[in-house]
Amino acid sequence: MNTSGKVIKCKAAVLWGLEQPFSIEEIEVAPPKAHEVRIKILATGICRTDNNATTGVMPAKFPVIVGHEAVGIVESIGEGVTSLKPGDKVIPLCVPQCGICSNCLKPDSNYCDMLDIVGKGVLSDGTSRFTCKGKPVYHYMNTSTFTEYTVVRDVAVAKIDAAAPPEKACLFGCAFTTGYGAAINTAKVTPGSTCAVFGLGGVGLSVIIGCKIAGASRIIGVDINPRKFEKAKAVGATECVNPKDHTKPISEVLKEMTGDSVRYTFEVTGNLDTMIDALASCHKNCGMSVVVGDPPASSVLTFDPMLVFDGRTWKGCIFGGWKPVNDLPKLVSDFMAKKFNLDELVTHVLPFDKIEEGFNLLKKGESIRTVLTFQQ
Ligand code: COD
Ligand code: ZN
Repeated sequence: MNTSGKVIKCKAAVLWGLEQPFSIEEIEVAPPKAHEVRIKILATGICRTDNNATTGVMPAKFPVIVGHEAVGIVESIGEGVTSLKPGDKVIPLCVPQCGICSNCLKPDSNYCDMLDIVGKGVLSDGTSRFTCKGKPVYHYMNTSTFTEYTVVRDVAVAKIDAAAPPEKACLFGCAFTTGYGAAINTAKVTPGSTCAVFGLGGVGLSVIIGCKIAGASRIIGVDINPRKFEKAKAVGATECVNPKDHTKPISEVLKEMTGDSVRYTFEVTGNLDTMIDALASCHKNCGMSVVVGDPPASSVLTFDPMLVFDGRTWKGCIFGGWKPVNDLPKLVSDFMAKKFNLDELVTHVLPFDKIEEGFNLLKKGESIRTVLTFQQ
């Protein structure tokens, strides 16, 4: 049945308010307006950032459909869309690339002006394309993927290889791209170096994969949940440390373990204290620390400025520094060419309506990535 130009009724996981469970509802998805596309979602991963919207750590407007790590097929396109057509396999982008704003025009910036980091929850015309029970339901991070159909801006879509398997390729919508890019693009990890990765979730493990491919000779995983160590080692960590096993600060522990030679550290938990620990853990003069975890909204950090004055470099990155419309298709091609393996990252695959179970696995620290799949 041709659904182009028509409202589609489908299932979505709606969050009606903070700290509420996901409610599987029938929603209406309006056709895409100018420079928008409507996408049928095939698979979507569960990320900590989605959970952060349910708790208020990440800003969102309620009721909302969250989810930002997915693969789908373009169902229909709005007026003026030239870069995509129905049937294309795509990844919706939480970091768009409009290609014309001053940031997109800079070769070394991926902070597109269209990025919705403050959680406005609407598309370019100031309205939402979702309704449920007669009420508007808001978008999240330009993507909203916990639904059978979503509508996104055309500049927030990367077209990928039609043969890419959705249950793995969805990880390019967040975890892999963010973590791998933090190592390769932001830190530019050098061969033979020592790295420490704080936080061994889907994003942290992707940092490890990046460090390994860059040729790091020692990669230390740091996590307060030792159940994460086996997977970290499977993707390339040479050893793992639990800060809770030590009375000394973790920076001292790492210094002793390495003879003060940790060159790169990565904060991949989103905790403020860990950001300082990671900074203090890299070499005081030639070390670099990269903040990958998004901090709680409106938080403020106090730190000893000597940590930076001594010579350390403190950097951040969004979406691994990639220019997503250009770079994601190439990353997916590298995956298809077996440059890296994402098998270890996907620990659970569940049908979409088991979303609550997927979030419980994340909260209990039992999963790396749970991928939700949709009935075709
Ligand atoms: N010390 C060590 N480890 C810790 C600590 C701590 N104090 N607290 C938590 N951890 C561990 C947890 O045990 C867990 O294993 C890990 O940290 C976090 O893993 P997950 O699975 O909860 O989270 P992920 O991998 O999904 O990571 C998400 C981030 C927390 C990194 C989140 O901030 C994020 O998604 N950042 C990406 C931001 C980004 O660039 N997004 C795209 C554009 S907006
Ligand atoms: Zn994410």
